[in-house]
Amino acid sequence: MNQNLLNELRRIVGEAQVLTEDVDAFVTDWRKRAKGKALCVVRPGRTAEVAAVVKACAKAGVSIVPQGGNTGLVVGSIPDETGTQVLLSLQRMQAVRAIDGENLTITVEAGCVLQNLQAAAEQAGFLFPLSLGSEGSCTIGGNLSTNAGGTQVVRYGNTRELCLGLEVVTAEGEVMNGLAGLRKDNTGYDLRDVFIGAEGTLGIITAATLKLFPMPAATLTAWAAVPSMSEAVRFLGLAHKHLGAGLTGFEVMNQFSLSLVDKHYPQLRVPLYKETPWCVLLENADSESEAHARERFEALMEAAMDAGCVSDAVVAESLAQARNLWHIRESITLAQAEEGLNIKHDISIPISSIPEFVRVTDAELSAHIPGARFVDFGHLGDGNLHYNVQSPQDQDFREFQRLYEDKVNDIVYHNVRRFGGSISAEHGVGELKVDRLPDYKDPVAMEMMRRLKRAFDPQNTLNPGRVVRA
Ligand code: FAD
Ligand code: 2HG
Ligand code: ZN
Repeated sequence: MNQNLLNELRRIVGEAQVLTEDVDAFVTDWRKRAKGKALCVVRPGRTAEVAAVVKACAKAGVSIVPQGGNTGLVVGSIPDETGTQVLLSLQRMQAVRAIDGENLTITVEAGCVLQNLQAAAEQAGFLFPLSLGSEGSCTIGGNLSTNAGGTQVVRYGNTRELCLGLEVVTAEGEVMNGLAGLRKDNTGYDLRDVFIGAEGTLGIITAATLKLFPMPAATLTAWAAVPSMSEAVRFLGLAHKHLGAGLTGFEVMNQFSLSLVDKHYPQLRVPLYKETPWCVLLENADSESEAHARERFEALMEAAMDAGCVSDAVVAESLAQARNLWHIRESITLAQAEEGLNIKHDISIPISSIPEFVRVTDAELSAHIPGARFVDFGHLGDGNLHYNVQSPQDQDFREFQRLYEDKVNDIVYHNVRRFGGSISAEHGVGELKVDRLPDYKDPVAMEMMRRLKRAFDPQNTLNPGRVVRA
């Protein structure tokens, strides 16, 4: 039976694009926390091939795990351990199909690497603002499927807000063409939004039409030492007031997260962090002149110092300096990986409650696990914190995980609920949180999600066991 399917897949995409050996990179998750086994990895080059692959798998009753750059952090893009699933990689579908400068849109295939998409937009004189630490390898199909956030959400929104239309292969292998780059279209249910953030459980995204923006005339970046999380929140309020729509990013990082960057990448020279519990990285991008923007930016920094929100600050004087500051911020995830696994939480809380959440949760966890270390950082401007818990010094992660993972998750998620937050702000649910989600999501919404899954994927062949259990 499986041999028949393999033969059929080879017929559809060509012998060379069906891999059964040397597939470790496809079946191991980015953090190396989990490893699966695939019947094969299939790499279609066109939408019609994706559709034919899905049809063949559906006929054989074999499930499919779609994969882009495999940078996801919730174990959603690798197959399970049975060796029966087909891993469908979109990696070869990278084409930029069209750029419409007047409509301010770009249409790309799902496997287009985010950095290449940004570059294509820039070459045409536009900005595609989605920006993540993984942009050198994540794909737009993966970004859409996880509704990725990143560091520009304050101004431009999540991936969902950047998308005007999708081309999707359904669970039955039909192609839904929704690529018209319309900003207004009220002709019934918004199917685009159903597929965005669905993590490959409802359909396979093969192409997307996305919004482009004018390039900002001036970009200013600053790194500030902040005495507490409460002051960071006050600083954010000042930034909104002084910069208005110019504020594009507002990131917060605790001392421990920066000490990991300093330890593993000393060449990056992390500024100010040794004397302060928190640092903030903020950016202003404007269409007005550099001189005017700088005046407002400096007024903000002065006001923040006067108000005691900021104790010291560095304003980047060149593009290279600004890039280095962002590079430090983006290196936290890699520095964590160097340090060893930890228990990740990607949560959102109303911004006003974040200081109290951190205070209470740090205290409860420290009482249960003496010496626990907190890698707290994230997109404060979006109310999104990466609240990651590292084992006490010298305790092996697997031992830490065995002893404490459930307890740590209980405490963190209990407090997330208490403060009205979400257990996944940007990375998604995947396999990692699939069994936790029903405890934290509104039960009616959860049941509607199950019904949606059954309606879109009645055979449960698309990424089963992720997001919702059918
Ligand atoms: P994959 O990991 O391959 O897949 C992710 C999910 O989408 C899986 O469920 C998969 O089945 C599904 N999928 C992939 N492609 C398709 C498709 N074409 N059709 C249907 N389903 C599909 N995330 C953020 O939100 N913000 C960040 O700031 C951020 N920073 C990161 C930094 C680093 C260093 C790393 C390693 C990760 C980071 N991430 C971040 C997480 C990750 O990069 C994002 O979730 C990204 O959107 C995943 O894209 P991908 O192409 O790698 O998708
Ligand atoms: C980021 O903001 C990513 O850098 C990764 O979302 C977060 O490593 C993490 O926990
Ligand atoms: Zn993030």
